[in-house]
Parts: sequence; C-alpha cells; structure tokens
Amino acid sequence: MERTFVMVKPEGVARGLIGEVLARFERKGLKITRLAMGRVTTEQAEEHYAHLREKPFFGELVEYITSGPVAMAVVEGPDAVRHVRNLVGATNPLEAAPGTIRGDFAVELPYNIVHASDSPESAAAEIERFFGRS
Ligand SMILES: Nc1nc2c(ncn2[C@@H]2O[C@H](COP(=O)(O)OP(=O)(O)OP(=O)(O)O)[C@@H](O)[C@H]2O)c(=O)[nH]1
Ligand SMILES: [Mg+2]
Repeated sequence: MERTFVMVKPEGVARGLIGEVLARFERKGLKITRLAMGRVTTEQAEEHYAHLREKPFFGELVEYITSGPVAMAVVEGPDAVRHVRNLVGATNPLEAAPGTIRGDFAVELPYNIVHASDSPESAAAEIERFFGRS
C-alpha cells in the first residue's frame, strides 16, 4: 500500500472541479484517507516549489498556488503515486492526453488543475507539509 498527496489548485476549486477530480481517483479504486480545504501560505509554496526556484515562472507559480482556497487529499492504494500521476496527465495541458485530468480540463501552464506527488518520498514530505505530522 502506498500514499500520495493531491491538491486541487485554486482554479480547480474556483471552477467547481473538486468532486470531478477526486471521483477519478475513487473510480480507479484508490482510497481517499484524508481530505481538507485550506490556503497555501507563501512559505509553504516556496518550499513546495523549491525545485523550480531558478525558473523564470517561479514568482508567478507561488502567486498562483496562494491565490485562493485549495482542496488537499491523501490518496492510498497499490502504486498510488504512479496511478495518480497517470490519471493527472502531463504537466503541460498541451501535452496531456485527453482522458487525463489535465487533458480534459486545462489549456495552459501554469494552470493545470491539480498537483500530485512525484515519488513516495515527496508524498511523505508533502503530507507532512500540508497536513502536519500524524
Ligand atoms: N508557467 C509555467 N509553469 C510551469 C512550467 N512548468 C511547470 N509549471 C508549473 O509548475 C508546477 C510544478 O511543476 P513540476 O513539479 O515540474 O510538474 P508536475 O510535477 O507535473 O506538477 P505538480 O503535480 O503541480 O508538481 C506545474 O504543475 C505547473 O503549474 C512552465 O514551463 N511554465
Ligand atoms: Mg511536481
């Protein structure tokens, strides 16, 4: 059993897509074991996107993710990290296949509806960052 961290980003929440996004993980056979609404602080955003600090779009990214309420979830199941990344689709909505969340609901970067952890190690760090130690 593996855990991953998912966040419906501000424009996903604003567009009323929380249920649509989470339903896809549930339909796949994965379990939502934690769920919360919240706001990402600037400090959390800078830490969360630290690997992109040198990119020209870093400032825009931090502004975007802190711009409104988000929905956060822990999703569990066998190979949950890879299954969820497959359901989410490629980072750039232009390259995300139809049938994936980003392929179905997003048109341009950085607005791609949902975040999903890229490894079990990232998942553990992100769950602690956004849900705290449990
Ligand atoms: N404007 C812009 N935003 C980008 C670009 N690349 C990535 N981003 C944004 O930065 C986020 C994090 O990038 P990555 O971690 O490399 O991509 P990812 O793992 O598919 O996406 P996340 O699940 O959100 O972490 C993406 O989801 C986009 O919102 C880019 O070239 N231009
Ligand atoms: Mg990432």
